[in-house]
Amino acid sequence: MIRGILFDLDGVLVDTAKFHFLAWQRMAGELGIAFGHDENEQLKGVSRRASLEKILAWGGQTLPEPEMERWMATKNAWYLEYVTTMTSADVLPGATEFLRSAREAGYRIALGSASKNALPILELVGILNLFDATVDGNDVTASKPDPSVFLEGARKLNLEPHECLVVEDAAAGIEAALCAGMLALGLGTPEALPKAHRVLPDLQDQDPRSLVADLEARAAAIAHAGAEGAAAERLAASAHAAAATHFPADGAATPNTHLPS
Ligand code: B16
Ligand code: MG
Repeated sequence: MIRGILFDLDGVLVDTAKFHFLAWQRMAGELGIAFGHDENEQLKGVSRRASLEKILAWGGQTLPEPEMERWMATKNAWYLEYVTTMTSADVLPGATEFLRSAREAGYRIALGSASKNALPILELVGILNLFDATVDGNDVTASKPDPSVFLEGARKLNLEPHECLVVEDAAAGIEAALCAGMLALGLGTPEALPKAHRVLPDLQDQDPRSLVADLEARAAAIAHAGAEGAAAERLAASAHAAAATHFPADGAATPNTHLPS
């Protein structure tokens, strides 16, 4: 039974992806590396260092550690410049209402973000007080799809992983949630998030209790189909083994006196 909901930050609660994009694009421009929306998509949920490493790899470049540090600091300074313009109006559609009604419905709420800037951003847009626990890029070093950020969130909420639902906008985040043994609600398109238990465009007009019930039913149906598939595979394997016993692969087939004629 789901008792806690873990929320990603960028792309789920606030649209900071556009600011990450502007800052990385500015850096890539200075390094002479092409950087567009397709590349930015691949950085969602990915830590700052891992993002820099990917951009450099796309440009066929490597940098010594002090230069890496310098670019990460510069990119973050640009990002913070853009982000400080945010207000409560920048919370994504339906997110604040969903957080409030999920709390009222008795779910424990945590943040599971790769961003080291997550807490000041939540404070800036006025929703930090709606969280029972927060885990961000300062608490865990491994990037999504590593499940650490969500496992730590469950631990802080005092819940087992199977009692948690993750809300994510990035494929790497959905992977992380599944890897943690949690239910995964994707925000975006089914094409971009094919592994999520369900995908919605946003959290607008969603009732947490009904949504959780629907996701639990989908997960149960997937588990049931998986169990049936495994049983069918076991049956096919034992039939194959029996046939191999009676008709050896070397072609010297012996009549099977045990099978009905
Ligand atoms: P920062 P999320 C992630 O946040 C972003 O999606 C990703 O684009 C960014 O590189 C990462 O945070 C690190 O952010 O530079 O602020 O530490 O989606 O996991 O909330
Ligand atoms: Mg995200």
